[in-house]
Amino acid sequence: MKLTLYSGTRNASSWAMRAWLSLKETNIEFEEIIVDIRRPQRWRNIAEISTFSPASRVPVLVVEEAISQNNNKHVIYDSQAIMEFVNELSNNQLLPDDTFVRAEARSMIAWQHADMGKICPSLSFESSFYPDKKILSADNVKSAEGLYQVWEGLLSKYQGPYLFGNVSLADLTLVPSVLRLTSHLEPSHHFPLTKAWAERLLNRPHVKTWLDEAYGLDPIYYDSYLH
Ligand SMILES: N[C@@H](CCC(=O)N[C@@H](CS)C(=O)NCC(=O)O)C(=O)O
Repeated sequence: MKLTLYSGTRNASSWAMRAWLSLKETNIEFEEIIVDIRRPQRWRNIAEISTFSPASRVPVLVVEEAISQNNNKHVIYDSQAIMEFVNELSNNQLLPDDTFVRAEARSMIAWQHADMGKICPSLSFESSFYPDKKILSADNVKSAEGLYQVWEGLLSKYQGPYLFGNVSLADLTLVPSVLRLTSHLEPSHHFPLTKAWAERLLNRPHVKTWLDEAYGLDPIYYDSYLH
């Protein structure tokens, strides 16, 4: 079986980071093609993706099964679907064993996928890498602390070291959000478990590899950041 991941620019593609992390964390071999989604080349590159993916976005995982089989090529064109597929390939390493806990973990994943809180859309992934950060509005602080509270509760309930015990897709899918939130607002002493978890998560070797490459690129600025 051959896997090819069409991923994205390191400091711009939070969805590609999630899919890439799941493959790396399970030691599954894959070839990576980084699609440059910075403007203006973004439009041309994304148009090429549309030739084989109906969603016309990254990430896309192309899976080629053994040549002898019919219909041997599969295109998985959503980060959450890729993460679930990778979890199955790895004998379910990345979701909790317990049915009930797994359902809770999947809720967190779905929440992140569906647009977690109000803060993530208003704080781009790109802004995580700006050397100078803006001061968050009172509304943004409230939303960020609301999430810190939720994570604090889970870390207390399942006793860590990750949200649902062992590291899972729930933690991996949250990496980009944890980065943009904590880089703008360090969790206060009210959230000691969240602070330690965020540090643990952002220091996982594969997370660091992606982030080191992202910090090495020129930041991508948007006018909307300061308004
Ligand atoms: N729901 C999709 C979202 C993917 C997505 O929005 N990808 C962005 C990059 S992070 C993209 O390809 N954007 C291209 C465009 O908007 O033209 C997923 O989870 O895979």
